[in-house]
Amino acid sequence: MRIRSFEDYEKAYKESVEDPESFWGEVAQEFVWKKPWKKVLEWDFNNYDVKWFKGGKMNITENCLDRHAHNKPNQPAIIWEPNDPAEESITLTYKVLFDRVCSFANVLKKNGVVKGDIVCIYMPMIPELTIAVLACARIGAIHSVVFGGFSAQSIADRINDSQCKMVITTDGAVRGAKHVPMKDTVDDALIGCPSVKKVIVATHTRTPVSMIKGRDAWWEHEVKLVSADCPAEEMDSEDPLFILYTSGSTGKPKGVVHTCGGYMIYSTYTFQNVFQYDPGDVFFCTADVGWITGHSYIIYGPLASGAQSLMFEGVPTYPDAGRFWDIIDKHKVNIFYTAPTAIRSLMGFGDEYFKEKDLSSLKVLGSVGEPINEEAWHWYNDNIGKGKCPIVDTWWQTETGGIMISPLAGITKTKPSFATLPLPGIQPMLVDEHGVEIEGNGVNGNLVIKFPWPSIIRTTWGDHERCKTTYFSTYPGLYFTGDGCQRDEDGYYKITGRVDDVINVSGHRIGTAEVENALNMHTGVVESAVVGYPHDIKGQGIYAYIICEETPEDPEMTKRDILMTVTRVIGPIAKPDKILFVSGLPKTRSGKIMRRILRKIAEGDVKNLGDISTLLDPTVVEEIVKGAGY
Ligand code: 6R9
Repeated sequence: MRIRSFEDYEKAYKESVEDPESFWGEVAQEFVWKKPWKKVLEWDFNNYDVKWFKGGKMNITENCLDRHAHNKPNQPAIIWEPNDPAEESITLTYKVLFDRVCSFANVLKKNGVVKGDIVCIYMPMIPELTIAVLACARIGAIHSVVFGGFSAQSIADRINDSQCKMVITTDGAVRGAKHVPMKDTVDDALIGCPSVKKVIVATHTRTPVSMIKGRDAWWEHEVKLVSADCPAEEMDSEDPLFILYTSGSTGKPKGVVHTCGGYMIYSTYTFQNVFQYDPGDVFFCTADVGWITGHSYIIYGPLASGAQSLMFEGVPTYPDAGRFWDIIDKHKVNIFYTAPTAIRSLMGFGDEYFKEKDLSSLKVLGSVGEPINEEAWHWYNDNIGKGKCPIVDTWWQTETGGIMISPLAGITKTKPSFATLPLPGIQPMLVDEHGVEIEGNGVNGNLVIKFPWPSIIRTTWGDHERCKTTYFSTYPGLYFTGDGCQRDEDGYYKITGRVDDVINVSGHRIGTAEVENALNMHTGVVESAVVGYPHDIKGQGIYAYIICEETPEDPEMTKRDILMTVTRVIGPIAKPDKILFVSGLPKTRSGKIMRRILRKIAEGDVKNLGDISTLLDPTVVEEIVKGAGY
């Protein structure tokens, strides 16, 4: 499965397109199966249904743990770096991780979790998070990790959507100098979640928390009561492995479902080939496990490869803006994978934070989550990679499960801000708004994928129709990514950003409708419209136009109150960067908000508002432009 040269890549790509079943069938041979599959692929993009490795039986944890715990028990699996650099880092070897996962899997069983149950995990970036995830997979429970920055309301929505039976959390968390109450937030969430019968609380900050008799139990206490022997549940290749909620263009986040076999194969295949991981390398992905990047490239891809995966609890600017570089120096990191927003923010702090650090262990740099602008690319390349580390700009999505378009480190010639070429098995296509293919090079269009890959989304939890309409109905027979894309003269792909109502803030997807719902919950708010605008550090910022019942007496205070409401309803990541109170919104005669105009104003491009004559009331535009300060 390993690609070593550009010739290998071309050969693999060709095979994967000409005969996908034998291509992926061969890759899948390198994994541990309990029973072989009967058919590699069955698919239908019109009435959406995909099955990879039908009839195959396996357990992803046997691939991530058992075989490595047996072959190289003392090799580090997880290297954990705490928030506070004065604290000791922790290394879990494959043997230790294996034992701890099996014990905790028994804790889950003892507390009534059975195969097919859904377990919500709301935890900071500590080893117990990885253990909890793998323990679920061990017994066939479906994990639903909720990012530790989400509010109680967001947790409750996600728990209720999938009827989680258990929540795993910690007493508290630390992020930089901030203490975050985790259990308290879970307690608030659970007021409205009757499906949850048990809460397991890992001790971390030892902040006082309430523990409800019969419902809440301490992790440390529970593991003492069980053995470390837990055979892996036999899973069908197409049984769900996890649900991960992500924002779309409608109000409610959707639960993206990935299944066991295909996801395992694709996350591992891409991990090894994109980053060119060699045994012994230390791999540091800075994402949170609450996002897909953490699922695929902190936990599953690296561990199935027997790699050393570094997990960092803290933030890039604590205790100072040199923290990432300190970690690279301290743990001799070979491969570093982060987001453009982090690069742009660290660029701003000046050279002294990386100048004295020894970054010579680095071989490969990665980028993910949003387009990387050329300035950030060059800064990363020159200062961190010292001009000798290939940068892999990896384009993919929660729904794709693994990296789709990306250079292979040191193999594919890179070009700043280009994700370059599709990986083997990925058949991208550009279409115009009518779904007509745009052929040739030097073109722009909407990015679709015309053939399934092993870790393609299987469904949206509890609502398969929604999956069909979101991804397979805009252009019938094709998977629609929601992204705009350029294919240049060399056939290289450059992702230009979302073409739907999704804003990418610091690499986090936020639906405009979700933010609007939260804004509209604030007392006195009549209506709101949210758009993205270019932001120096975050990539995109959130600009909110708000109509209030009455003109706020103290607009600054009202804005602060509104931000608090958004924090409560969604979480701090969805807080608008700018709020403008307006008396009306530009609407068409049929009542649709003309976001195009609001976007232009937010961008400051007020000279090119385009045709506004079709608006119900064109004068509101004038007022908004003035209000925005032009
Ligand atoms: C992995 C992840 C997906 C959206 C995606 C696109 C944007 C991700 C990118 C990129 C340009 C890259 N995106 N990687 N845009 N270049 N290398 O981020 O998943 O959170 O679901 O976001 O992020 O717009 O559609 P997710």
